[in-house]
Amino acid sequence: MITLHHAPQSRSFRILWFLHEAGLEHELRYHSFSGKALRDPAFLAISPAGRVPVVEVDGVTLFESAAILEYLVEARAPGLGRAPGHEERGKFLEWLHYGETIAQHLAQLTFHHIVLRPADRSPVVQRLEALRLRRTLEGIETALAAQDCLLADGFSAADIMAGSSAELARRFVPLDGLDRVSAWLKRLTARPGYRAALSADGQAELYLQDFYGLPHA
Ligand SMILES: N[C@@H](CCC(=O)N[C@@H](CS)C(=O)NCC(=O)O)C(=O)O
Repeated sequence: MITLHHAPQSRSFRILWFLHEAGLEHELRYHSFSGKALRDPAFLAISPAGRVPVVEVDGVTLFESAAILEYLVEARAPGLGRAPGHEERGKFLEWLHYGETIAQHLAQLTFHHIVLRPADRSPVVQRLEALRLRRTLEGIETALAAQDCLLADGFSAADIMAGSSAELARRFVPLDGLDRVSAWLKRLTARPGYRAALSADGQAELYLQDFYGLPHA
């Protein structure tokens, strides 16, 4: 049995989606960003920075979503990865970890649009981070020029990792001019595994608007 510590609309969705794609039995422990649950000593003992996701699997606990996906691919779902020796191994790791490049800008934008009080927000940071987030999506647009997934050989955990963050990115960045990214997200979010994970994601408490626009200059 795999236990996933999860918070709705967060990076732990990557693992939730993966578990559904791989058909792996699991149980969910839901956490909330409000309150002090993620700072509880019992939670800090398994996640030193007080972050989700965390998984308990094979008698160990693991944090860091990309590491968790690499571990679970190798241990339970090799078809969703590219093993050492595969010609796409390097590209698999590259795109898998690219999800965090997207997510760092999402985190900044989430802080400045949602978490901070209006008086503490920086319009400069909001504008720059929206541009930097868009740049990460342009990188995916280029990669999809000749293929439907991030890897030419087809769907993988790299699409899950980067796709989860790209789907959230559309709350801050319009996708106009990013036609291949739009079509890729449409394909990804139509997958039964994604739909099942979304149903299990839990009550939204972070992103309550579809789109968070830039402040007026
Ligand atoms: N690099 C880590 C980042 C984990 C992370 O920052 N998770 C956020 C949710 S998206 C979190 O738990 N934040 C709680 C907090 O900052 O207190 C990963 O990919 O797992």
